[in-house]
Amino acid sequence: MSKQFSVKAKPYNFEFNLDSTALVIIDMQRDFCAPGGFGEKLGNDITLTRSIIPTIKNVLEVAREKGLFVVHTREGHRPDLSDCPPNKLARGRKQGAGIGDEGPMGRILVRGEYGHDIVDELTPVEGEVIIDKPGKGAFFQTDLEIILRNKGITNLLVGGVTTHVCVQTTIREANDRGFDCLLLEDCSAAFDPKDHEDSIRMIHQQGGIFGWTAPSKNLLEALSE
Ligand code: TIU
Repeated sequence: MSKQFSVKAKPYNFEFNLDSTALVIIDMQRDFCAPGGFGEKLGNDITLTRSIIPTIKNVLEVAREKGLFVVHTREGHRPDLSDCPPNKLARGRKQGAGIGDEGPMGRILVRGEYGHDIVDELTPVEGEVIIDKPGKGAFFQTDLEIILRNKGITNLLVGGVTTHVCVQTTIREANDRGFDCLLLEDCSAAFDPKDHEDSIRMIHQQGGIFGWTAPSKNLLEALSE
């Protein structure tokens, strides 16, 4: 049996061991964290989504040291947009954030473009998995579930952007599939802090209806014991 770790979390401690846990970093792409990307084109201020980069980097470095399985996701579409549902395309365009339109970092939310890729500070290293997802949830139309099951992963430590959209959708999808999820509160952000705070509460309310939440220092404390 590998060592059990216990993180002080809401609504109660989150127990995990290193062999069956993955760190999942959602959509830390330039399109959400740099000027001119999808997030900003939707009318949002990217200050908060940028601000969590050092905190995630810190957790990522510890995860790498401890040998945790690491997954990064990216939201985006094929260059011909054949995997983008018409409703997503139409709503983006209405907001002035046309998926596939040219922006300062290349075509918005299109795979292979500079804006679609993960920010430099969090660049994946060899052995880490990158999941390209067309939807908000990381399980929808991807091979994430089979990859996690093949690795024997049962617990997810989750961060990234945005808390109320792709992070929360992924946690809900994971919870329904039987994965226990801990949202790292300060490793995730929304454009509006209220959306972030509300999401944290929605996850841990009702005895942990979708999962657990904790600041990353509680995870790091547990791992250093
Ligand atoms: N708009 C918004 O808040 N988020 C997204 O569209 N995608 C993710 O959350 N990654």
